Amino acid sequence: MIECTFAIIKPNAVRSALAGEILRRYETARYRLLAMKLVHPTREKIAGFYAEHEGRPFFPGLCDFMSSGPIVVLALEGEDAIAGVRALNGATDPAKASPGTIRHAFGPTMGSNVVHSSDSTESAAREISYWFSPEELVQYTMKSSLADV
Ligand code: IDP
Ligand code: MG
Repeated sequence: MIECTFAIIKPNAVRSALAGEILRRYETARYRLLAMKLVHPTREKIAGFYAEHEGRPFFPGLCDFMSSGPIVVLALEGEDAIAGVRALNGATDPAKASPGTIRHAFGPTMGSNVVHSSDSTESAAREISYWFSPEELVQYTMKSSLADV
């Protein structure tokens, strides 16, 4: 099924100039970019985004980390995009992530893994609308090569 999902390239990855490499992996897997922007979120914006984790011991640190610098927020579309992008990202704990996944490649720790993506259709819809207005979701057709443009 064609799905939309939401992903974040976290601030440590942006600071380490890994945004392009991570985006390349999503593009190579043929997920289509629906929307993308670089933002330095407030702590409040992040706390609202991660509201499901409020009260967990790691929540304050997660909010500090995620608001510590600019992040790239992405909406992506493709066949089984929700599970597919999570598979590209790998397990939450980079130490347990499979070889070939983004979290395995770049670590560094559970609390500061380099990417986020939605875990269900409901969270994807909520997360996309939390970061993007409807006009920011851009419709266009993908081509298989530059020569087809
Ligand atoms: P996910 O990002 O794989 O969906 P979630 O359980 O939704 O994982 O947690 C959101 C984020 O919170 C994780 O990506 C991770 O950075 C952080 N996190 C989750 N569990 C822990 C933990 O036990 N210790 C430290 N950080 C955690
Ligand atoms: Mg999650």
